[in-house]
Amino acid sequence: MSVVSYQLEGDIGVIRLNNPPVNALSHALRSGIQDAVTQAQDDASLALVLMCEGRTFIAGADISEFGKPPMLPSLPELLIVLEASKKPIIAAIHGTALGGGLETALACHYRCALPSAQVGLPEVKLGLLPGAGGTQRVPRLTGVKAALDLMTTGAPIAAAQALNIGLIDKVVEGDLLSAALDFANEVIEQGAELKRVRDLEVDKTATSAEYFAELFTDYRKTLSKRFRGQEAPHRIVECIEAALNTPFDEGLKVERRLFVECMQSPQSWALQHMFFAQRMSSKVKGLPKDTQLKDIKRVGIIGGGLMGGGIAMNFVNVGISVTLLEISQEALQRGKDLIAKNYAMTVSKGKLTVELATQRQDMITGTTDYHDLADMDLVIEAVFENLDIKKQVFAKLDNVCKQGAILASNTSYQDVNLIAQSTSRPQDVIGLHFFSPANVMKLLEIVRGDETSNEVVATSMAIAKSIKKVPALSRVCYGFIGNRMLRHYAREAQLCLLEGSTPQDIDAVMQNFGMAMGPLAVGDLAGIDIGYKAREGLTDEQKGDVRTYCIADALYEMGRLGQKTGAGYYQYDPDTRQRSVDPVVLEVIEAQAKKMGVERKVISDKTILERLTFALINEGFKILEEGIAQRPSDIDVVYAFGYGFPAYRGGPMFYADTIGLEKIYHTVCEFADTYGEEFWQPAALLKQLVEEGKTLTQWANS
Ligand code: 3H9
Repeated sequence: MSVVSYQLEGDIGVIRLNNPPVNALSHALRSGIQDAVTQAQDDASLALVLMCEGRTFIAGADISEFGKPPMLPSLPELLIVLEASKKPIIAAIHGTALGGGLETALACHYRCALPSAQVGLPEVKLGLLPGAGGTQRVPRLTGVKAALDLMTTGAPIAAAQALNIGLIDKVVEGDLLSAALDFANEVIEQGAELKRVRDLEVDKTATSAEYFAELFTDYRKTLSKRFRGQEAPHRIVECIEAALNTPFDEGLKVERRLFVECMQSPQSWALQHMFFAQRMSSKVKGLPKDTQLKDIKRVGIIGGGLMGGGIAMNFVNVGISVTLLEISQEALQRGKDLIAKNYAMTVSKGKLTVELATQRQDMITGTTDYHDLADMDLVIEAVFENLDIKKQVFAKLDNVCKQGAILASNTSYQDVNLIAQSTSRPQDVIGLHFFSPANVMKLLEIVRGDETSNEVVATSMAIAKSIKKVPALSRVCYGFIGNRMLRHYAREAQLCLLEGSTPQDIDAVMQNFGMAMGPLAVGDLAGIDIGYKAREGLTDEQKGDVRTYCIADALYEMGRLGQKTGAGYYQYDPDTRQRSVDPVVLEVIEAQAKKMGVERKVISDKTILERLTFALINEGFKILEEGIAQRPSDIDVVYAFGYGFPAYRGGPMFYADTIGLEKIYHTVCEFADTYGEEFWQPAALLKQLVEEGKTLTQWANS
């Protein structure tokens, strides 16, 4: 079947696009549209309607064609043909008109949309800018400020708002085709001149050149903070400046030049990789297509602390009721108060109405009795991180829960197989590892035990999608994918401290690299007591080399637990939580170095960066060779969505390929010589790929 069809409906020619799943502008679609528009110029039609079959209007350029040899017509060329049509073209939008999809609609002469439709220019999320006239047409319709907001955030807006800012002409109810035909007939009856956006001027009324100069300067400053390290947002501003100050065709040239620059930038390659990695991570290798999904209508959560409460919010936010279990009425009340505080914060930010917040909290029922979990379809345990306690909880669940219920643990380290063995139904046990704050963080690490059934794994993937999380599947090992790698990253941060760096040196290097926060600032946020308490339950051998935690222990013993006590690796202003350097910390570090017989000396930024990132990467390779992660891109998803790794570097494993595996392997070998083999042993897979001259991407695709 052809992806484009053309048919006369009375006086109107209807161009229908059908390129599932999202009508991306593949080469076939572009040439089909061009042929239909060309054909319509000489037929009996008086106007044309452009619309899409399936779930959505065009969702953008076909990202899978990026980086391949160009095939004509390009999208900008096609849009010139569309806009030049002598007959008016009406775009009829449903679903999402995104990127090149919205740009196509903007090259039409009129736009109508269903109320449920959304429009947006998300190119910035791929490290790009709208490259088919969007940067020049949008400001001509909406003015400069709205155009800047739309393109630099990449966030879609609803049809009503699009109408409000002038991006579309009409919101229509009911059947989209009938409404679009009516609109086309109105246009014909009015006999108005064709409305080509290229002919409009950007609105400059009531504003001066100084106003715009200041607006662009302020905007650039904000972008530098908000999208630290990213190039595309700044190039978008440049394009919009061109739209304001130059004729349309000149502006298009600026847009093209900067679009090509973005396309050739490693940041865009990394973000394109993340786009597909995010979608790939929900696919489970070897899962039979006919795997049945379980119906999840009622969810039980054990533990109403920070984690349990956050997890509960995820479910009630999408209309799934929750029973929250705590050990006492007081603990339950504390949990509910915490949830109420979280919702109040969302309301105060204007992101939720008071009514909705109340409605959601009413969907949480508290209990102290395990029997109230008998009918739950899914129970998630979020109690203290201790294997014995978790095993006791699962034994109780095994006694009360109905057969077929999924029994999940939110453990971040413990052995899911051992937890499963404390029940008579290990096939129903799985790890669902949320990240704090659980109502905000996007990652859900799904930990498959040796006996977990396909049904339970597939349902867990579906649960992740329904609560809007990004899943990544892990096999069982200490810390799974994320925390296992993090131990090595944190180890190097501690060793750098001991050997010569300060917390601010290390944090600055990692923040400049693009991490959301440096490792020591994260330590203060999470609480220095967390690691200390986790170590208490370990043998000396499990704890590892004392040099990797002696500074943290010393701070703990001084009562410096991080932000919550106003001091940790830094000191914190009690009112603003602003952090500052505390000279005491350097004294603590120097004392520990002396105790350990370590002579402190300057460590370069380059070495800090390599020690921390290569520690992550080397462990990532071990995780792959052991089959803990399904594929390298899943590890990237874990780090980008759970640990603040800059998406514009593509996650640690994609980053490894951009640096070159040979360089990483040789540096790891050097580190083994310099810092000790107890910390650095190159992963066998890393060595193998270097010997074979392959990249990790080649290995993953082989
Ligand atoms: C652009 O337009 C550049 C222009 O300015 C200039 C050009 C010169 N291409 O997300 P889903 C696939 S840049 C190729 O799970 P949902 C996706 O990989 C583009 N494939 O569905 C997945 O495949 P699979 C600007 C695409 O309902 C399947 O479709 N546009 C594209 O949760 C389903 O996707 C964007 O950035 C694409 N453009 O969400 C929009 N889009 O089944 C990107 C999707 O094999 N897309 N696929 O895993 C989206 O944001 C979401 O897909 C959308 C649907 C909201 C549309």
